[in-house]
Amino acid sequence: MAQPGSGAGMTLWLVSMAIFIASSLLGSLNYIVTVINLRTKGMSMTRLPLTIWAFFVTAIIGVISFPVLLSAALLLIMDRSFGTSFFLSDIFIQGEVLHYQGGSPVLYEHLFWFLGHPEVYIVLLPALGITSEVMSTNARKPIFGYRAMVASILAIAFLSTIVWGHHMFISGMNPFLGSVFTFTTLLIAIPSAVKAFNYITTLWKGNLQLNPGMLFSIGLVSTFITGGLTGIILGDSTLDINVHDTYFVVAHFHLVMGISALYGLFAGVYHWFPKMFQGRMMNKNLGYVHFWITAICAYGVFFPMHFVGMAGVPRRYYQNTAFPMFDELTNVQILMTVFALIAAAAQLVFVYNFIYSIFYGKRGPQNPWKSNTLEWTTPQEHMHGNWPGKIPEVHRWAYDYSKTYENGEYIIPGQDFVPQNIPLQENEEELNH
Ligand SMILES: [Cu+2]
Repeated sequence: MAQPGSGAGMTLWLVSMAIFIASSLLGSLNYIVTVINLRTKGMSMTRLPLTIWAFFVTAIIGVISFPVLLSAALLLIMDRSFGTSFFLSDIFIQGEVLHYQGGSPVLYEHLFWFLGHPEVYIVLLPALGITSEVMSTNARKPIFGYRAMVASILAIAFLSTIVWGHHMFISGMNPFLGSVFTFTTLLIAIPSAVKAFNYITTLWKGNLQLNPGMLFSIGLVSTFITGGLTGIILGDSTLDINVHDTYFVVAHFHLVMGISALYGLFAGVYHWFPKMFQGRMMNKNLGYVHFWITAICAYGVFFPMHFVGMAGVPRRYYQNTAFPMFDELTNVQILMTVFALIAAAAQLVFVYNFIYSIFYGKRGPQNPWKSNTLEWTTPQEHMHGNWPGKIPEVHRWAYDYSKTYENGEYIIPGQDFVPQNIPLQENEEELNH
């Protein structure tokens, strides 16, 4: 035991994980049951906004993967405190009963990473869904490839459960198994590329409204691509072995999953802030300052970090003074630190804007982004049941932006969007492709 009391700390950590997992499972079940059972009339699964699709599939991933970590935590508690030996790969050697203590960390790692990989999609998928919504609304164009977006979310969810071994290429796992995990991991590039392509084609020739929510959505696509490309390197066992446990890995996952997820979160906050706080809007200019400083600094931190990693600097070391060969990289690391500090300061701008706008933000119109989704048909003042009177019925998907008749007229004259609760007009063809 490293420190007095650290053993008890481990046990407490495991117990807290078990409690945390039980509560997230219940939360996930709630999302799944709500989406399946409580959609309003007309809201078929093919008319569901992509944000809700993403939340739905995220909840399914949680229900599939979290129980495995729950069992890992429970088995480990039993091994540590109750004398069992679940993590011993051998109980007898040559007829001798082995001492029950200790165990194979690789067995635990398998259970840990069976959750651990899907978990990155639990973090990222909601951000991808939010981006679809914010991007389509602010490009004033239907999302490109709605069904392909849904299919790729489902494909990512399925593949996420059969790739966990790519975290274990040098753990002592059988190298043949590594090649199998390389294959399944590289398959994820396909649905990811479909999504990135669809975001870009949604922007193509759009009437782009570059508000802070939109900028963060575009930022997400940027970091999703730049961070995702290095995933192809790390997902391949022969390449991963060279950079394993270096800063290259840190740069990869912070871009593709950390920064992307944060951008999606920010896009969602700027977009739905007026919905949360009775129509009050966040300050746009402070939003621009927040976005540009964050975007420049995020690349300022993580772009050079790839090279530091390729030079061999290991992660998880609090100092490298014992390795003089890394001395020449000190300047790069100082540069990354400066960028990180500026990025952190930019988040204070966001926090200020958020809190100030709750109380003093300008009140905007009921539907400030001219969006099609139902939440913008509710009154700005919150009320029980959300709508006065009947809950609206849905007649179309959420992406009828700039939709015209054959003669080039907008469906609703003078308005480039058609909310989901507006019935199909005569001679109007329903879109959801
Ligand atoms: Cu992974």
